[in-house]
Amino acid sequence: MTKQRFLITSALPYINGIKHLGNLAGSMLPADVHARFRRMQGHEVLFLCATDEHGTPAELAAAEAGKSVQDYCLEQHEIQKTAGEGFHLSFDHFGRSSSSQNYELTQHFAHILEQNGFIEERVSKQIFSIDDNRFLPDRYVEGTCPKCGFEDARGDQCDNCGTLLDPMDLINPRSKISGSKNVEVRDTSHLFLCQPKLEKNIGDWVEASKPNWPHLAYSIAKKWLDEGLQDRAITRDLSWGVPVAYNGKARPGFENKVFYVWFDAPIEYIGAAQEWAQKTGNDWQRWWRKDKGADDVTYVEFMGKDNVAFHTVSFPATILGSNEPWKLVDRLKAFNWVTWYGGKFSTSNKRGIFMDAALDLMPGDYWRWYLMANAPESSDAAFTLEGFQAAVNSDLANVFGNFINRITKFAVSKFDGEVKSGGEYGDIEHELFKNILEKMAQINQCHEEMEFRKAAAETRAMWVLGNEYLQTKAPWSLFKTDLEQSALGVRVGLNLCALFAIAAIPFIPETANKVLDALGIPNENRNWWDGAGVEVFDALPHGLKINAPDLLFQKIEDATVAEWADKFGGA
Ligand code: B3M
Ligand code: ZN
Repeated sequence: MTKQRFLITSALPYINGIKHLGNLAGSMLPADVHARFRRMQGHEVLFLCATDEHGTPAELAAAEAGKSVQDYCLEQHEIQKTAGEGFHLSFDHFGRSSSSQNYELTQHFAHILEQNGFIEERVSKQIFSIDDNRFLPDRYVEGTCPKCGFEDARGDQCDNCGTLLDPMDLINPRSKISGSKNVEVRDTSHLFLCQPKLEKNIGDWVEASKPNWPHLAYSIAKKWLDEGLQDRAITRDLSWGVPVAYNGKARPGFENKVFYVWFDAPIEYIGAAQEWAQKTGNDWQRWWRKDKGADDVTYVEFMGKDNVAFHTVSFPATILGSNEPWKLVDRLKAFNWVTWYGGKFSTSNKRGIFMDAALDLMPGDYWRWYLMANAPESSDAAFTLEGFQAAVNSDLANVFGNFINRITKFAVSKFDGEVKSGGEYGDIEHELFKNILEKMAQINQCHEEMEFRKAAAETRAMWVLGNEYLQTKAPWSLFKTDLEQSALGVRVGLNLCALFAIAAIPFIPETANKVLDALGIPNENRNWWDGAGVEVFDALPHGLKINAPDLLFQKIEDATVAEWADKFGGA
């Protein structure tokens, strides 16, 4: 297979607090599964993510924590980084949108967009709080929703009816900071990105991208384009964020303003590459600049469906409007929601499990498997503790773990762990090899097409074929009657262990590598099987001595599920 290059990014998790399992399943985790798959194929991969640190969520959360926003973001970034490591998220770099690289890039793009005539300065009306002596953008103002009368609607959206709002729409607006209603409307200048001027470029690019995008992503982009793009304010009256400046000089009148979080956040995908280059001495431009070698890169983005419009319209507007040869996304995978028993995850209502709590209960692989086998691809998917228990006890403990444990233990006890030569394959082996090779091709296809549920289901189905082979071959019974065939059954079984563990790496990397370590397979041989044939069933060198790994997966008892249901909310 010719070596390709893949740039893979996951939507940036907001800085305000540890993410729940739904956030993980809807972007970072599938991105990691895909990055591992592409690396195992031998392709060159750059896998990036970062914390999204600006905007009102960060400021409000820092205030609630009684910390400066800088200290809060630094602390939260480390917490999220550590949690990601517990889930074996193999980023080449997990950056920060508050990096100096992102500041410089954001200011560069704003400067060049204005030079190209796509940014205009305009006066707009905003809510000003006299008691707090500051403007109240987005989530800093609350009030009654004009649509449904909900009294705690936020300035940017009503959580009750979902309507996107402008703070000016709210009835009886009040400050989120002090609760004061002593507010008035004042003029304030902001920069506007004139998206309608880019409508044709974006529309042509979206159409050209259609074959490589899932329908969900294409339809959301089309909807935004068909509704007609609007000029969008890309600055805010906030103090925390990328300053509206260029070459260190603040724009006159914008000394107390910053860029809007959604303007700078996607630019951090490039910023993270620069941070990675600074950390490792690599060249970031060959990944992002088509004039510097990025032309042969396939750029794949992972995100939740609510982020699709920003990634298929707003961010491309920034890139296309710069008239500079930056990479644009080639393939895009958008996910629906993971719900908690059909409802929302919620810290305050103690509904759902968040990444740190999950790792206190079970190792990362357990969650990885269930979240991907139950991935919210074509529709929302409910996380249930019962479903998690079933997936762990059946797929992981019985089908995968039990297969590995019993054949390696038998090999150690009866053949001193040695891969024995000899014996002729019979019909049972030829049937097995045919079926396994078919499965391998299907699994490969599912990963190529980023169909995660199906890839997990086909991987499990391949593991089942191994169990059926052992059940029928029964090398333990043959041991008494036909030693040669017993040794052959064990040799085939051990080769299946290697193959099954290789197939498992994208989903459950820690456990899969434990198995491959026990089989003595060097890291450089832990590659994907592109186009392999029957040689995979006799890949382990004859005479190799293997070990039997310890128990691979603990089953989850009903009593444990009941305890968790109590703690995290159950059915
Ligand atoms: N921070 C995630 C969200 O909307 C948002 C993604 C940014 S990707 C550039 O929850
Ligand atoms: Zn409403």
